[in-house]
Amino acid sequence: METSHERVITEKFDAVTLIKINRPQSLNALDPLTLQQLGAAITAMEADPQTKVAIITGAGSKAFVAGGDIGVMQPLDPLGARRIAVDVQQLLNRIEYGSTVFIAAINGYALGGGCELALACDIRIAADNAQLGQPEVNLGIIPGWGATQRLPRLVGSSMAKQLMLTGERINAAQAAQIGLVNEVVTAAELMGRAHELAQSIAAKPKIALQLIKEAVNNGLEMDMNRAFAYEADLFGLCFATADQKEGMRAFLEKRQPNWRDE
Ligand code: DAK
Repeated sequence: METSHERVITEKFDAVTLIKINRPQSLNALDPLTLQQLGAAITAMEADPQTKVAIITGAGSKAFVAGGDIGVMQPLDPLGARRIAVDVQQLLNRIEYGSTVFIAAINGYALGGGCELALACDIRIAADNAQLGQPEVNLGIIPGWGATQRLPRLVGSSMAKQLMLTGERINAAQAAQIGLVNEVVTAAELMGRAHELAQSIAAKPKIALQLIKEAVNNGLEMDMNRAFAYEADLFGLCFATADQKEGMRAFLEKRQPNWRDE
């Protein structure tokens, strides 16, 4: 079933929800209405207990998202800019820290806020025509939707600084080389590969997926000793689930598990 929110289109494929930013005439630049609809789409998806994985992509063949809308940004005063930065940071944190697994299917330009949207996702795959970058410096600003923090954690501070200080775009192959995207496929293969990956993850037990995200995301903010203790706690928590019992029983009985997501 396809639900059109006008600037954000969602489509459900069993446990996978496709979220498409739909403003191709502006290369899917994120204006307030699009951001609001993206938030609403995520809220609706999270209310659906069936969904385990979301794919985010951009409409059209040119862009994933070419950034925050520069026309909207230009007249902002400092407090208005700060408010938008905080609002969007919170939206992107819902992607990173929420229980759904997010895959960014980068189908063209992922620049500025578009690259930051992809950075908040758990997995990034790119079409071979994709171009990624943080060109904010060319506008006299710094990234404000998370790149100064997420990008160095993903690709290292030196490479992150180079991207943000030069504002230069890199292609999909270069992005894969520095670990900014997980894999590169042809543009024709992109959505097929995104769905294949999404379905393979959606076939796993939901609570284990959530706890893996939580362990990685929260553990990265801790020192190693606390992080190991945290991992042990979450590992222990798995043994409160029906799926731990089923998964191990199925292995020992040499059959496929029937996950209940509980
Ligand atoms: N904003 C608004 N419109 C955009 C846009 C953007 N980011 N990117 C493209 N468009 C529009 C173009 O203006 C054009 O509109 P029309 O002239 O047709 O009306 C249409 O999309 C097609 O774009 P082009 O004609 O430019 O297409 P080309 O193929 O020639 O070039 C391009 C494609 C991606 C190289 C080029 O469009 C480009 O350089 N776009 C801007 C890329 C960019 O600098 N992105 C980063 C923006 S900065 C914050 C608020 C926001 C943010 C952070 C914090 N706070 C309030 C704190 C986020 C910042 C950014 O993302």
